Amino acid sequence: MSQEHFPNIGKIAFEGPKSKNALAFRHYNADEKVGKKSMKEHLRFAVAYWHAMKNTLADPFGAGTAIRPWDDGSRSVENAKRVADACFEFMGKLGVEFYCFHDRDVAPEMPTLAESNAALDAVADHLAKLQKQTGIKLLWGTACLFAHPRYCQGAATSPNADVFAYAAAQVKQAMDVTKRLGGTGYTFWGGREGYATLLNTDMKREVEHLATLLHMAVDYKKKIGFKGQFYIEPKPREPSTHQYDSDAAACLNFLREYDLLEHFQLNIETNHATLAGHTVQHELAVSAAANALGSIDANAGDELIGWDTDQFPVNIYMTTHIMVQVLKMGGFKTGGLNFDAKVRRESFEPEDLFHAHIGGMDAFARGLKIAHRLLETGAIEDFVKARYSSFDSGIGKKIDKRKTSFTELEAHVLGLKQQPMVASGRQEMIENILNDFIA
Ligand code: XLS
Ligand code: NI
Ligand code: NI
Repeated sequence: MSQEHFPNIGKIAFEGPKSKNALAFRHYNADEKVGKKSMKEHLRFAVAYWHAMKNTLADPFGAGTAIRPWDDGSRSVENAKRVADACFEFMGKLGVEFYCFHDRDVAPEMPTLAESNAALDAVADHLAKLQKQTGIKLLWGTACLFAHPRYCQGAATSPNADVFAYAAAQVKQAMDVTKRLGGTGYTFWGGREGYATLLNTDMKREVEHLATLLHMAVDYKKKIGFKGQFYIEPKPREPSTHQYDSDAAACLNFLREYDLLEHFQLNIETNHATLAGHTVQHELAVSAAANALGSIDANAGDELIGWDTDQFPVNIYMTTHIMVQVLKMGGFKTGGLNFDAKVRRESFEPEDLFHAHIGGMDAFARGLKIAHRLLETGAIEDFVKARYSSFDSGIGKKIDKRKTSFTELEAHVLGLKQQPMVASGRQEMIENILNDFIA
């Protein structure tokens, strides 16, 4: 790292809740233990290369505003390497130990696949060097199968077979690079794997093609000996009108239907959950129940805007709910909290990247501590357990074990001395308990 790209900012330190320094952590204290693990082991933060480094902050109504002195916008390997230097300096100063990228974030798209592959290989050499120097690791890699005009009608679900082949070739190279960089995972997000109108779409054929591409990815993974975890990232729409991976339940059904479930876990993103009409905790709970919660794209949406605004997560209730789910499944194995989030168009200075990530990291540190205390005291868990206790013995246990029948249940009810009455759900009491922990 020759030149300093954030010369006015030093290493971000933990200064505690009373600090008035905007460029310090108030809650995230990397090595502090929460239960058996340190905060950094629990949280496994990652920087999303596409947002932190390559997002110009353009929106549908105006040009980009981002000031990024290290990026001259040229499609050269030299520029890509300088952006990588800036990214690693940023992560080092922030104390984030992982990053995630698309092939086309780290290296430019060139006129031919061969040239694009060569550029990616050259940048990957540089990334390998930076990883070695800093100890920063790749959480997951992916291929950008949605930006280039060739993918305007889908990649694996394109009606054009050559486009499908191009997508497969790009995934192949992105997997090779991810493996080479020791990535602990590889993500499939298909922003254009869906349709704009059913009138021109053979949905069944398209979904089958998507499964075919994923099966080939599984085969290729075996072939090259890539040990990372595959993730599917659900999202209901945007840019497509309907995306086939619309939510966690739809993804799980798709994976089961096409015999892919054992090879994939889910990467759940908050803003995608809300676009699907769910809470993020719902999506996490659905994935965890299927033993398929792998990783999280940590961001937040804005109810008033209603699209994928990819904001930084600062809501302590939300980070608490997320960390409750993560702790309940025993923590991340290969995954982590990837800040798939961008600063607002109004926050165009390099320094804003720090404020944004510091805020997200502090919000998750608080969520982690609150979730840990909540689970440790059993305040809510014990209530939930008691709520279902009629299934722990007697006829309830028989139902649980599928050891009964309609006939026996009818006889059971006929023998009851009074009408059954369920206990209060106590929603308001539970909400108050949660508030006590957040305070
Ligand atoms: C877009 C997605 C994307 C994936 C990676 O909405 O969140 O950023 O995480 O392709
Ligand atoms: Ni994402
Ligand atoms: Ni997203």
